[in-house]
Amino acid sequence: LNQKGCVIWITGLSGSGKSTVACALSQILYQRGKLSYILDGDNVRHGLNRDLSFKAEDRAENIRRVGEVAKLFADAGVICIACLISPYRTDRDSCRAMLPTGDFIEVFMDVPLQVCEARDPKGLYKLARAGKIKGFTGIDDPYEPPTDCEIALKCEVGDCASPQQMADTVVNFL
Ligand code: GGZ
Repeated sequence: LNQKGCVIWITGLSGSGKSTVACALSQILYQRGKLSYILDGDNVRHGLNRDLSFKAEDRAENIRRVGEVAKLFADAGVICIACLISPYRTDRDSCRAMLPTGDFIEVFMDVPLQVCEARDPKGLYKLARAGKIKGFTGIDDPYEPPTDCEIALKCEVGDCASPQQMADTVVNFL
């Protein structure tokens, strides 16, 4: 395997495009002969983390476990792309601390809540606004944006780069 492993940690609100960018990124890496693997919060919560809820301590445990698994992938030489809301700075920093300096690349999907809510691909914001989901990130649960991330993919109302462009930005950083 002609590559060095690392963890690309994509954080941001639900609907901010984490999974979409992860997919685009993985495809570009594949075309360049690089092996990557996506750990998606939404998927991992159906298996490894099926016992966890969305309260703060369970989110912390969700992130800790994914961080540990991501580290294993990186140790094996794989570019591991983790996409989780990971709303708390301290939880993200703990994952960063598991890896050698430079091997944890934090990518912030800097997308306004308004944009995420307008997309609402699964109708979850609508349910959260109606009070049918409690503790939804961005509505009645906090999101702490990164202060020192490696890459911020900024998107404004009416002006978002394509997932492909965003993935290119990450590849250029690598
Ligand atoms: C946030 C929630 C919630 C609550 C269900 N808050 O956009 P999605 O739907 O497909 O992905 C979201 C996913 C979040 O899981 P994570 O493991 O990434 O979250 S965390 O890092 O905070 O542990 C969303 C859905 O689960 N979802 N309830 N209350 N997102």
